[in-house]
Order: sequence, then structure tokens, then C-alpha cells
Amino acid sequence: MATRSALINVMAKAADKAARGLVRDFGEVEQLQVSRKGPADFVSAADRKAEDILRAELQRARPDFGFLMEESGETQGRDGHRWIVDPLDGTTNFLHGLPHWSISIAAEKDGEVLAGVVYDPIRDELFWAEKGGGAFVNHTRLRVSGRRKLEDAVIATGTPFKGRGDSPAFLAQLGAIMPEVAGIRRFGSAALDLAYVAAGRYDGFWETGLAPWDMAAGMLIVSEAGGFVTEINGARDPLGTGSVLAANDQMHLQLLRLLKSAAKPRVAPRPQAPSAG
Ligand code: 2AM
Ligand code: CA
Repeated sequence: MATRSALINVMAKAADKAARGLVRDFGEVEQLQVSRKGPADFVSAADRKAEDILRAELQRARPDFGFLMEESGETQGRDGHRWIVDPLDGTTNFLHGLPHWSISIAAEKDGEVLAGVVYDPIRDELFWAEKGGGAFVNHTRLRVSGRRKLEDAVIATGTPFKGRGDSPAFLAQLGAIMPEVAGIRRFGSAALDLAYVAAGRYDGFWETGLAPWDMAAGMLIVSEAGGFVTEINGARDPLGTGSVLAANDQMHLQLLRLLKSAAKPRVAPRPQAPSAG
């Protein structure tokens, strides 16, 4: 059985408190689908309320830590520690009454993530990890999947939305990976996607254009579960670039190869016509 440190307990308690409000609000979202204004304003209020609860709880427990939060941005701390918080990851799901969203909290010191939790209140699954201590869901130890063949793999991703992100690049990545694997999934919470890689439910996950609060906790949970996390080109700064590829070691190598092939220009450039004169 897993023993949780004081730091993890602080994060878990804050997540639990914020989750109670979110679950209540989620129950009301369906009723609001028909109202004139629609549920969008309601959901962003729910999101901000959750962030306020998280800030208050985390601040009370660790007054010297700074913050990087999705809704309210950055607050400097006093001792190099910082909380990186997404109060509601999977907002579009929440808004549509789809029961797949999470709260993500990471604790960072001088740029290194020390601990992370990703909480799914609907399934009551708390994914958590502390650097060097392994990864867990509730009291159960996590391990990335042992699958080695792409043809057996289920791979998660995130798609560009609302005209944001590079759609042609994404379609090239999908075109490279889709024919090789057993299935592609797009569930809409990057934090849970990473947690599911750690749990061996997905064999891999890639996405670009993410923010640090989508990834910080989930990345540590994957690496503590024995997985590999890089950018989609293999480089080492997913948090800085928002590009992430997470998988077990075998699968990571194979996915990286496919993603690199997708990044190459598909059509050879046309030869330049000789200039006149
Ligand atoms: P969010 O719910 O906190 O906004 C999924 O592709 C990831 O992209 C999610 O982690 C999600 O985080 C983020 N995202 C931001 N805006 C989005 C949108 N309009 N539609 C889908 N995902 C969005
Ligand atoms: Ca998010």
C-alpha cells in the first residue's frame, strides 16, 4: 500500500475540495443546455470557483509557494517552489455533459516537477506521483503498458480545435500513426490522457500546443510509472514547448519514428525554373 507524503496529501485534499463544487456544477450543466445564455458562462464560473478553492487551500498549506494557474496566471513565490494548476482540464467535455475531465496540480521547485496529482472526480480516481517514489492510482501502483507491437497499441491524441494549432501537421501525424495501430482515441483531457498512459490503459499519447498546467503533473506520473516523455520530435522540453509524446520505452521509439516521418515534407519541392537572362 502506498504511503502518501505530506506534500501529496496537501494536493489531494485541495483537489478533493475543489472537486465537490465541480461535481455539483457538472450535475447542473445538462439542465442549462436549453437556457438562452447556454452553459458556457456557467462553466467558466465553475472553473474560476474551482481555481479559487485550489489557490486558497494550497496557499494555506504552503504560504511560500508561487502559482502558475490556467485562469489567473502567474504569482511569484518566495522559496523557488511553485504550484502549476489546471482547475478543470477537459472543459469542453464538462460543458457538453461528458463525464471525462480532471483537476491537475503539480508542485515544482526551480523548474523541476517534484510531485503531481491528476484527479478524476467522476470515477474517484486520484493519480499521483512523487519524484523517485513511483506512481499510483488511489492505493494501487501504476506501471506503463508492456505492449511492444504497434498493431496492438491504443494511442491517444488531441486534435487542433477552433482553428488553433497546426491542422495539416496534425493530419500528417495521424496519417502516419493511424494505419499502424489498433486504435486512436481523442478523449479531451490531456492530464487524464497522460495518467492513462501511466496506468497502461493507453500505450501512448501525443499532442502539441499544450500548456504547462495540462501536462506538468501527468508527465511526472508517466515517468514514475516507468514511461518515457519527450516532445514529439524527441527533444527534452515538453513543458517549455507544449509538445508531448508519452509511452513505454518500446512504443515511444516506434511512435517517434512515425512522428518524425510525418514531419518530413511529403512532396519534393518543385525544381526552380532557370531565371531568364
Ligand atoms: P482545457 O479543458 O483545460 O482547456 C485537449 O486537447 C486539451 O486541450 C485539453 O487538455 C484542454 O484543456 C485543451 N483545450 C483548450 N481549449 C480547448 C478547446 N476549445 N477544445 C478542446 N480542448 C481544449
Ligand atoms: Ca487544460
